[in-house]
Amino acid sequence: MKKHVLVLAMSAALLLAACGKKEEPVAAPAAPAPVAAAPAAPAGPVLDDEKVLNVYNWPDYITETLIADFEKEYGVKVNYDTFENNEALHAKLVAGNSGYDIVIPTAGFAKKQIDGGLYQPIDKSKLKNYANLDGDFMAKIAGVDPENKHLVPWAWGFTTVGINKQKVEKALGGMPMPENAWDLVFKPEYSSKLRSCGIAYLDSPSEILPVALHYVGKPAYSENKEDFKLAGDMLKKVRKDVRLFSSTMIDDIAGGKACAFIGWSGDINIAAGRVKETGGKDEIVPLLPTGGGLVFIDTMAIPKDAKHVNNAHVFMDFYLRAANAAAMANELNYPTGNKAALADIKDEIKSNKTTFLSPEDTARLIPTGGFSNDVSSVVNETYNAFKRGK
Ligand code: N2P
Repeated sequence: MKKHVLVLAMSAALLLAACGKKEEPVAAPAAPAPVAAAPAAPAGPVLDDEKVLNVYNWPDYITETLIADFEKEYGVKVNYDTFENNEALHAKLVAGNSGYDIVIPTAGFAKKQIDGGLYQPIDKSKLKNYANLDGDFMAKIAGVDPENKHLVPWAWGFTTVGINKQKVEKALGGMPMPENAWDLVFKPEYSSKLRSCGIAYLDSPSEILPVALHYVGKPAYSENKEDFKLAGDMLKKVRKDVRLFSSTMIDDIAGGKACAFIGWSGDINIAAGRVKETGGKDEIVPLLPTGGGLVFIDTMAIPKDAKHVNNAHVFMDFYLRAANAAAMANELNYPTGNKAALADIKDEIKSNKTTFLSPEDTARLIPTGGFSNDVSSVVNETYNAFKRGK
């Protein structure tokens, strides 16, 4: 349906443009013929006068040459910074004047930013590669961003439990693996054993609370303060077993500082590849818990006070090229919602069932969502109390 609306709107715009031409006076006074034809306007997208673009993204979330390729093609200097979680990005946006032209929020979290007017609408007429996007995927994002007005997909994945297989087996000492992998990091019976080889959690209330709430049988994005009490009590019992909190744990996992972790699917796969490349024997695997992993869909958005809005659109369109979106899966194990990119994704990546999930595993995922402003203080308080060990 939405697609149709978009197609209709585009046809209407084309029609209007055509009508506009017809309305020009037929017999305008003849202007003197130019001596030489004026040089044709250079083809290519409109850039801002200042050839700068300020991008704010998550760590380990961009392909190796994307920025350099963009700078070379368009002569735009990119300043690239990273943030560790949605909360940090949110604080920057709320404070205003962040200086960023493109930021990468998770769609569910971005809902309150959209509602609060923190982003400006995307001008889709400037994105000629927009048609590369998968309509069903865009329909999912439209659940938080009606008509896909503000968010353009970057990549998606899921927050899940990962393990270093050999280290976990050894630490469990003959105890069988649980049926629901979340038990490894949420149930003292297991976590007290894994403490010796290291448990790591992502450092973010909006990553940990939804999976904790889901684990205790409550809605992942509950609005009920009692549910947070339950999740907080569960977390409290395993706090002593958590060795580190981090959003950049690829090296920690690959380097053996942690054997069981709550991490992002692609990052866990990157760590697995790193161990193999360096001749390590340990197998690192993102598990697909029967209890479900938590989907995230990360998206590009333009803050309302961005200074380089044209450059931001040119960058978005550049990223929407099939080859650039495919590289995101090929290099970082994160699919993107770019349908045209599928043909360029390597078979070994496509066949990785923890990157391109089976329908059964997909059905088990906890859908993307977000906490409302009403519960944001209880979300943060529950998390901070847990982290401080209170
Ligand atoms: C990858 C970052 C994933 C972001 N390092 C999850 N929202």
